[in-house]
Amino acid sequence: MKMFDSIKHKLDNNAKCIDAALSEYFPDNSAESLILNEAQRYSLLGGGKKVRAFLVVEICRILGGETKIATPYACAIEMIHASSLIHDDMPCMDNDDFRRGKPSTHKAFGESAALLSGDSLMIKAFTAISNNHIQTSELNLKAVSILASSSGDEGMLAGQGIDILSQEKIKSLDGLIHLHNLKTGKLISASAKLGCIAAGVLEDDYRYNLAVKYAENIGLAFQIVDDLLDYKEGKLEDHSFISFMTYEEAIKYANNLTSEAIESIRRIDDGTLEELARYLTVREY
Ligand code: GRG
Repeated sequence: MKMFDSIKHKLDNNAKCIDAALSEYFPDNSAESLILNEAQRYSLLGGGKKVRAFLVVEICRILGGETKIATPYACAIEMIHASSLIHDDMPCMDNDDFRRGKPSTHKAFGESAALLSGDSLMIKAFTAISNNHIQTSELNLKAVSILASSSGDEGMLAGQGIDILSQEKIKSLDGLIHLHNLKTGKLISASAKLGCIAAGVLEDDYRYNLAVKYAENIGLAFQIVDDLLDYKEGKLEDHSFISFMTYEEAIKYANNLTSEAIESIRRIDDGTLEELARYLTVREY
């Protein structure tokens, strides 16, 4: 079997299961606003690696939890992620015409529909968690709080704010790392936390901390690889690791973070998360 075939297969399977579960939150023919419904489905389904959802489900599984309890949390994090991509692509932000190999949402549906579908997905994420009736209300509330803080102005939105709104360019590597820990890392570590909560493993458990450490390290490595992929495609972003190190140094840095991630998770992993971490550094999209 070729290297990474197994993890690719697991990711593909996960994406199919998550798409099927996501689809149930947006039934085709019962929408109040057809365009809003279509724009949400367009942005959410049938594209993307669904890595964040995979982390939720797999971390829950290796901790002995049930997939069906983790699935609504996994869907919620993908809704927030999709909502951030829709808004990020809009002309007032990164202004990208393509996403996941097809026209970005505002190109396909117009700016108003893009804005509203992003808003709506963001809100639906919290509905999905609150309605997870096979989990206790207490743990659902914890999950809501984790997702809110990691995506709001202490998390992803703060990172986007620093990236887009600051008057000056980031001047140091530490500043860049801080930006990306917020913008990309917080949602990835939230995936690990939600996986733990789904399995009933809480903050005071050493396994929670190992899972979070793992996610923080792969989160930063993920962003470095994202910058390297952009660089290879000739896209020069304002705030990129390539501004602070050479291409080769960036690869080395991502590999070191990956090794640290694997070291953290070793005690609870069955090999899947190690393979995922290694695969993410060599991914091509
Ligand atoms: C909606 C709460 C909310 C906030 C919006 C626009 C914005 C604020 C934040 C932007 C965040 C952003 C776009 C970060 C980049 C993250 C990143 C590396 C995206 C690519 O993720 P992949 O590779 O994409 O997992 P796929 O397509 O596989 O899902």
